[in-house]
Amino acid sequence: MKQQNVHYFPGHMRKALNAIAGFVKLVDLVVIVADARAPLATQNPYLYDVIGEKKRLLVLSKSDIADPEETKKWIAYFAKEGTPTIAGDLKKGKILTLIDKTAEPLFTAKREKEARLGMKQQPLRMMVIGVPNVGKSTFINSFRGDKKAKVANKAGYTRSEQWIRVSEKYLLLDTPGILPMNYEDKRKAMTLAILGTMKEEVLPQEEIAYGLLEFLRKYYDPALNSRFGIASLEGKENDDVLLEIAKKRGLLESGVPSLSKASYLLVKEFKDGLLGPYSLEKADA
Ligand SMILES: Nc1nc2c(ncn2[C@@H]2O[C@H](COP(=O)(O)OP(=O)(O)OP(=O)(O)O)[C@@H](O)[C@H]2O)c(=O)[nH]1
Ligand SMILES: [Mg+2]
Repeated sequence: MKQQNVHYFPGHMRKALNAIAGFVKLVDLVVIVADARAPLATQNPYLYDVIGEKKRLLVLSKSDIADPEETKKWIAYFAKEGTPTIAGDLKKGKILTLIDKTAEPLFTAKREKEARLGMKQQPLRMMVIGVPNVGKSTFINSFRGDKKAKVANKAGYTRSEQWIRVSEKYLLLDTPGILPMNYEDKRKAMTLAILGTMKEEVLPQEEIAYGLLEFLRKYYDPALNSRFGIASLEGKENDDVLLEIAKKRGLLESGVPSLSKASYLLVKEFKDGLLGPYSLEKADA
């Protein structure tokens, strides 16, 4: 990783966190979206300082292409740390039922307070936060469903903030809070590169493919069998595996099998879940 990134990061991060701190004040519930396949690397640890005591819900996205056993463990792990956690395919509506269930105690508390103060019942205000590419927009879209994006113009809200009246019950901040990725840790940076959430120029494609192959060797050795007919990686060099993929898929460069094209394809198929439902981060590790 380039040294300059390390110096550039803190100022950039502070700015994003400050902006999010402003939004957090406006809502009852902060929904953090992270990728179920790497729930630590795809979260920004500094976010929790900004959220403070505010109610939070962690949504692990892309559980349809994650290892189901690992996802179960991660849900337990985060719940134990005090963060209610659910997982799902954000492209499916079922996630909303889960949110509804999880938010129930929040509603009860809110309604009690409103009754106590003689206030009119208000919808629960929520916002969505996450690092790039985790599924924030997908979540917001599925949450608002086919309802017209109604903008609630309320005194006290910043002009630039748009609220979507999702239902009688929910008001959703239209713009997701985007947080910078955490590239400080080398292993996490590789994880993010494999998931395709890192700018391509930061790591060469071959290096990302090597990182993925090392991971597959360790945890999912037969992963390449069904798509590439490579039964096991044992005793094979990374380049041999990539060349085999290049030959099988006819990925050539100047007439010879191309390592970089094979690297690109392997990483792409992995991150699209085509090799199988695998998780890059293990809850037990
Ligand atoms: N398989 C699967 N794909 C998902 C899921 N959620 C999101 N995706 C895909 O992940 C990609 C990124 O989703 P977005 O909703 O654009 O993510 P985002 O967090 O808004 O990304 P930025 O706006 O770049 O920060 C898209 O190709 C989505 O279709 C999910 O639960 N399962
Ligand atoms: Mg988006």
